[in-house]
Amino acid sequence: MFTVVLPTYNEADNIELMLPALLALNDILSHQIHVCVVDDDSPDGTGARADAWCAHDNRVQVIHRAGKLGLGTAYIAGFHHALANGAEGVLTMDCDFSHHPRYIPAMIAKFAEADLVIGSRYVQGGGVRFPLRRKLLSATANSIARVALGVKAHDCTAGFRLYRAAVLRDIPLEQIFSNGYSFLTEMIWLVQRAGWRIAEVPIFFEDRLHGSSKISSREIFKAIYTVARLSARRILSTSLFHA
Ligand SMILES: Nc1nc2c(ncn2[C@@H]2O[C@H](COP(=O)(O)OP(=O)(O)O)[C@@H](O)[C@H]2O)c(=O)[nH]1
Ligand SMILES: [Mg+2]
Repeated sequence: MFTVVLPTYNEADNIELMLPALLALNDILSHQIHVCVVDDDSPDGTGARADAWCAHDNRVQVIHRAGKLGLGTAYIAGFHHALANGAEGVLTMDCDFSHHPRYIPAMIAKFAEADLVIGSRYVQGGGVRFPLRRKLLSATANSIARVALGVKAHDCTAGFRLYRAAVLRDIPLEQIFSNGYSFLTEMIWLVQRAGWRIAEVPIFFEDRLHGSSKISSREIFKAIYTVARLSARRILSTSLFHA
């Protein structure tokens, strides 16, 4: 069984389309797909809409949190739920169709040879349709993280991922410092350092279908801080190792 962890904040229009699209994968995949929505008391009522799905389909679960507590901690809440329910693999994705469910079968196929599969914009066959400002932000963040942290994956800020359950049990999730978007970079760095196999599957990333992005300048500053902090840790551990 695979669980899709779906963090939501004001995705009312998207969730009505995303849940049926994910559940429909059950007709074409040999694995069961469950969904765990992690909603932070969205003012637009996303949580209530997810509850309505949960009431008539036991493959949908909803975690309600008291307020906007950040993307990173939303993933962690979903991971614990998925592991407790015996998921073999845990997917994460945005609830806005920039991560399209049509790529999930290819990600699951790749799972046979990797412990973390990334739906990647920056490998051959992948791409982005984004306003120029976001395109530059994403490409720059990726290049900096790759160079400063030595992350080998081409798309290390992508939130479209499939983790083996054993990886999530191995990584000390509670010690991850980043609570927002930079959680993604910190997580891939920890997974690579722990020696797990990481693979990428090309995806074409479209701008979101409904609603607006929740990324803020504060999240961007926090991401820069995360990369600086992790690269200091990397340099320190390398020099201690060679001492
Ligand atoms: N639960 C929860 N979800 C969030 C939070 N911030 C963003 N999200 C959700 O996480 C996903 C990624 O956010 P999005 O705004 O699409 O970021 P972008 O793709 O970088 O523009 C979306 O499904 C959001 O609704 C948060 O603080 N809490
Ligand atoms: Mg998005």
